[in-house]
Amino acid sequence: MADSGSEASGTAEGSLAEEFAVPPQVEEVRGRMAEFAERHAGAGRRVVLITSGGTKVPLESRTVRFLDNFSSGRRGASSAEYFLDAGYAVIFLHRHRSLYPYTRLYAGINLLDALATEGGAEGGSARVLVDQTALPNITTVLQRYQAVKAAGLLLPVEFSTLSDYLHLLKAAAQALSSIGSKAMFYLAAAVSDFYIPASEMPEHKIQSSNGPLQISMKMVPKMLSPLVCDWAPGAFIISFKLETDAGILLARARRALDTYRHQAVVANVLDSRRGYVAVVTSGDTRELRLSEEEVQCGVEIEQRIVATLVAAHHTFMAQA
Ligand code: 9Z3
Repeated sequence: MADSGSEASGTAEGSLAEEFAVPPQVEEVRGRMAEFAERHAGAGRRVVLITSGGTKVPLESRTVRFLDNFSSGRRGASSAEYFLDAGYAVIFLHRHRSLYPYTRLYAGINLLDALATEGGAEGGSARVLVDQTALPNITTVLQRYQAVKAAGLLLPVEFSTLSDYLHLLKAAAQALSSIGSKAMFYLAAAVSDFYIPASEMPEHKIQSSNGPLQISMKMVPKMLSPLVCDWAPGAFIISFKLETDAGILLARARRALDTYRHQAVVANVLDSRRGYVAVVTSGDTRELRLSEEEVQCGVEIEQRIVATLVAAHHTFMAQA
């Protein structure tokens, strides 16, 4: 999320309404998220909204080209699993086709290579067999997925463009506002800082015959500000800070926390994000690091991030 600067929340909300197209399904999704949050909070569960994957910023209205933010969605998808293990209900606001809880474990596998047929000769119907060695731990993973599905603990919501993301984030915040401190926002999506307002966007494909392309993009309004102050003032809010220069990481994370006064910033560097993060709160910076051995054994840093934040959320709720 674009998070530096000091625009008033009113300005951010105003430009969201004026310059970003509202996705058609937003009202229906808001209703589903509100029903989900109330049902689970009523049953004594905490609810986390996870954002995951990168936003897409179109350069043309009839889009051929766009600017994308890097994120595989693995952080969000694996964190969703650990929050579910911790007893949370999860709204998973993710980029269309980015990694998804549980299926992410098989993302590198061609499903057809894990299947075989038996029978089916002479017009008989063939049976499909699963080669379990090609899908490691598939029985356990499938059982966990089915249990989550049967209990209705995971609500997936998709976005593609920056406009979709911003409007759906606002809708989610409004939907979760009734459950107060039981709601956590875990904003792991990689969100563009720049965009072209709808009014300045060319309708048709930009022509290369016009020569080299020069683009001027506006700064995306700082949505963390209205989220913390207006949309979900009682919630436990975590933003992520991504840098490529480790030397500025902690200072930038602390600056974000000082500016928005939310509960924590998870700071990470692109190249080392699988093995190191720092969880920065107002009183503390806790570094989480996996050893080489842990990485080899398949330990995931999201398990540590989620455990740290679940404990902090517990304390936050007790104080709320
Ligand atoms: C992150 O920093 C996430 O940890 C990653 C996860 C996107 C690096 P993957 O999806 O990667 O597992 O491949 N997300 C936040 C990125 C972001 O846009 N942060 C803004 C910034 O750094 C602030 S909210 O300015």
